[in-house]
Amino acid sequence: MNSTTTVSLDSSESRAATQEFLAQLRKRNPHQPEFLQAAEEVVETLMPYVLEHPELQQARVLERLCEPDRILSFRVTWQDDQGEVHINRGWRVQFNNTIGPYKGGLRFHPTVNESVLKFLGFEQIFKNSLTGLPMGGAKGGSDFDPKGKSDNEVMRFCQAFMRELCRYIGEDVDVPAGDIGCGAREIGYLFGEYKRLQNRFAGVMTGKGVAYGGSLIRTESTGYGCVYFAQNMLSHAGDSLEGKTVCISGSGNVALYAAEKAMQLGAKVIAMSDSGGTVHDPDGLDEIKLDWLQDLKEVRRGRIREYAENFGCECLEGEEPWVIPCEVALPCATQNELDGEEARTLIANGCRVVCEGANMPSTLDAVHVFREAGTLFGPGKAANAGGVAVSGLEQTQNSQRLSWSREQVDERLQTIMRDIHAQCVEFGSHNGSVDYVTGANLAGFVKVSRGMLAHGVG
Ligand code: NDP
Ligand code: 2IT
Repeated sequence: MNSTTTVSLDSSESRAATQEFLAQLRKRNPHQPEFLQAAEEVVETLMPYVLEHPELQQARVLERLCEPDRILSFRVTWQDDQGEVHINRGWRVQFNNTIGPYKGGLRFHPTVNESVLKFLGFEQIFKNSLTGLPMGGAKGGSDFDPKGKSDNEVMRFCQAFMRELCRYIGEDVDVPAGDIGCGAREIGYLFGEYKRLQNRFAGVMTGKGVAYGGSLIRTESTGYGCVYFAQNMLSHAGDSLEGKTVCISGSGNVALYAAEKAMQLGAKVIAMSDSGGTVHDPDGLDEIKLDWLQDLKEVRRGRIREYAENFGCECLEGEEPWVIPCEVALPCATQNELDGEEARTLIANGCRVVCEGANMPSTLDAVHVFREAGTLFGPGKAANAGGVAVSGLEQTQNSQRLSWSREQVDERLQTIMRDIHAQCVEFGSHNGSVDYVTGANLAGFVKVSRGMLAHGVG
C-alpha cells in the first residue's frame, strides 16, 4: 500500500460511499453525537483510500474500526466527608488493540457519557498509531466531578473506581492515564489502589509521579508537543513562532505547558481561559505570571478570574478567547469549544495557525472553515499526540526499570512530533499544500489497517 490515492476526496463515488457508510453508523449509534462527529471526519478523509483497496472493503476494516472491541461499564459507589453515599458511573472503552495494548486516558467530568468516551477512544486509535509506538486505542472515565471535592473525597472515589477497573487493565493489556479532571493527584490514588488490590508494582498506568515510576516531561508533554507541532507547521511554511501573538483556551495541564513552551520559543501569550471565562493580558504572560498561574491551577485549584484580579487585566466572564485578535490559536480545553462562527472571527482577525491541544475542540463546521481558508490547521490526533507519546516512553522506562533524563525524554518527544508532522506531509500533500486532517487520519489508518488484515477476521 502506498500513500497516494487516485480517487479524489470530492469524487461523487467517494461522497456517495461516505454518505452510505455514515447513514449506517447513525442508525447503529443514534444518540451519540460526539462519536458520530469524530467518525464523520475520519470516514470522509479515508474513503478514497478504502475505495482503492478492495482487500480493506472485503475485510470490512472501516466498519470494524468504528465498533469498539468492548465497552465496560460499572457502578462507582463512594462516601463523602459527611458519610453520605454517592453513586457514579464508570466506563472503559477498549476500542482497538491491533498495534499494541489498549492505551488512553481517564476523564472525570460531569459531561462524560458513552458517546464522549467513544469519540475519544476512536480518535486515540489513530493518534497512538501516529506516534510510532506500539499502543492501541482506548478511553475511560466517569461522570464524577472532582471540582469542589476534598482530597479525601477524591481519594475515596478513585479507590472505588479502581476496585472495578483493576479487573480489566494490565501493563500488557490496557494502560490508562489522565485526561480532564484526572491529573497527578488522581493518578496517584488510582495507582496506589491498584498496587494494594493486586499486590503488584507494575507499569499499569502512566502519568505517575516521578517518585514512583513516572517519566520526566510527562506533565509537560501534551502542551510542549502541541507547540512543537505548530512550530513544525510554521517552519514547513517558511515561518516561525517568534514574536507571534497566541490565544490559548483552558488553563489545565495541556494549556499551561503549551503557554510555557510558546513563551520559550519567543511567542507572546495574551489570553487563557477556564469554564468561567477568559483573561486578556495584552502585555503577554511572563515567567512570573505563568508561575503564579501554574500555582493557582495546579496547587490552589482556583479560578482564572483571580489572574485578572491579581495582575490588573481584563476578564471576559463567560467568554471564550476566540474574539481576541491573535496570529496563533491553541484550543486546549475541551471538545466543540470553537465553532464555525468563531473560526471565521479568528481568520478575519488575522489568525493563520490553529493547533489543537485538546481532542476535537473544533466543530466540523470550524474545521471546514479553516481548511477552506488555508489556515495551518493541526488536528488534535497529530498535534496533541505528544502526551500519549511520552506515556509510551514511560511504559518503556518501566519495562527497562530505568528513568531517563529530562533532556533524553524531551529530545525523543521533539523527534516524535517532527515525525508525525512528516507523516502528515507525506499522506496529506495535495496540489502543493498540506491537508493535515487527511494526512493524520490516513497515516494513522494505514498502519492499523495493515495489522488488522494481518491478524485475520475476528
Ligand atoms: P485539565 O482538567 O487539566 O484542564 C481542562 C481545562 O479545560 C480547564 O481549564 C477547564 O476549565 C477547561 N474545560 C474543561 N471542560 C470544559 C468545558 N466543558 N467548557 C469550558 N472549559 C472546559 O485537562 P487537560 O488539560 O488534561 O485536558 C484538556 C484537553 O486536552 C482535553 O480535550 C483532553 O482530552 C486533551 N488532551 C489531554 C492530554 C493529557 O495528557 N492530559 C493528552 C491529549 C489531549 P475548568 O477548570 O473551569 O473546568
Ligand atoms: O487524549 C490523550 O491522548 C490523553 N489523554 C493521554 C493518554 C495517555 O495514555 O497518555
